[in-house]
Amino acid sequence: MGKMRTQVGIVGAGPAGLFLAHLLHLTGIEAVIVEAKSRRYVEERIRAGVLEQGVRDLLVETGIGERMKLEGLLHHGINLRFGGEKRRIDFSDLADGQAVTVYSQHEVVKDLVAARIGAGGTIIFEAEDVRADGFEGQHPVIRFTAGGERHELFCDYIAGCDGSHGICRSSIPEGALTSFERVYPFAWLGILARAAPASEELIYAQHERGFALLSMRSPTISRLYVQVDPHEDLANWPDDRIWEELQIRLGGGTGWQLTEGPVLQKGITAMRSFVTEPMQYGRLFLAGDAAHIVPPTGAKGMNLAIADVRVLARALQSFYETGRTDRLEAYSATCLRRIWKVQRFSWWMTSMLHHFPEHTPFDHRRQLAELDYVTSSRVGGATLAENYVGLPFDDP
Ligand code: RFL
Ligand code: PHB
Repeated sequence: MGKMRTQVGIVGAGPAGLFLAHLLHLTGIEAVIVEAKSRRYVEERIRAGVLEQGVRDLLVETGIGERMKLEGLLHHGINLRFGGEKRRIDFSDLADGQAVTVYSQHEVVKDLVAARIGAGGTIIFEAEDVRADGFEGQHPVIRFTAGGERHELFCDYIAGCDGSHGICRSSIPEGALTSFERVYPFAWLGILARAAPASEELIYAQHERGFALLSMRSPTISRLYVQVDPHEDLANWPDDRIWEELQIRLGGGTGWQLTEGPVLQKGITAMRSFVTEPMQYGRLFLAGDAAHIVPPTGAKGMNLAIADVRVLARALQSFYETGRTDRLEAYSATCLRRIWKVQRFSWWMTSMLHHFPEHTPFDHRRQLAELDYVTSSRVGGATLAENYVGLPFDDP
């Protein structure tokens, strides 16, 4: 049995765990990451693609934004398509010149893994049977098997950054947490295609056949989504059917056509909103998807994970520099103020743009009026733009 010790033990090498380790390293705090999957798996997992302005700035300020600055695509607006028209939300005008950056989550992960390894940090990949306990005492521990041997990692604090199906949240005694959840009656079928994006900026489409989204990863790779039934089987969606549906929902009747190309990857994602409170139990702190999930319509999941660990790193820094625990105690409340605003925005975008089975013609007209409002009123547009580029980090 190998016994190890570190200051902060981190479960999970997604954006939350990796960025936390990076921030801690910059302030001289030692951390070890324990990850269930292989390095290759986490570096190739296709997920989010849109970074808020503040997250972009944070990556640059902390020295890991070089490749993002070169390869990321700066977007100064998005398009909303509804009622046969396409209208633009202009961030330059409505959000004080801020922008979002289209740069894949797995590229952020690659940059963070390279930075960790370059700095001599420890990431234990392919850890099996990971357990965490002892949160109520002074020395919580992460136990796992690696290289055929059982190990114990003793820590001052543990960060549960192990995503929505991780073990950290479920290691907290029942009754200590309260969960809030909304499940949506639809899912997204997403494809990655070798095809030049047919629009320079994202298009979010509201259509009576259901929502569709045009996004991208590079000037030659498109990322596209269509709303489908939550129990839909991928086998019912051959590539031709996906393209046909995308053409109708994103451009139908306008003469404008999507550029089609080979489908490189496809998958179905269920949609839900979920928050657990508080995000702390003794010396365990939950961050990112381990604590909350948003439907992807607002492009917020990865951004929120980064915002959480920024607060956690500052609280841990305050503890190690001064011995004070007030920021650690305020961690959950500080994060939840942002999380609930982002939950509201993601729910609102989802509600405005999707077809719900229970919708009546009244609801449909109301959705169109809302889209007309946000694309014709400065105030309406500004509220969407301000949230989409990201609310300011307003913690002390
Ligand atoms: P992650 O990325 O899920 O990382 C958790 C890590 O923990 C590991 N793990 C364990 N390790 C050890 N022991 C265990 N028992 C473990 N169990 C799990 C996992 O292998 C993994 O490496 O969580 P994190 O770091 O909190 O990051 C959250 C984001 O990944 C997520 O919110 C976003 O991907 C959501 N999301 C989007 N977010 C955005 O900000 N902008 C977007 O445009 C956006 N689009 C999306 C999205 C998510 C999507 N899907 C597939 C869910 C689009 C889609 C389709
Ligand atoms: C993506 O590019 O994967 C993406 C973009 C915007 C969203 C969700 C996903 O709202």
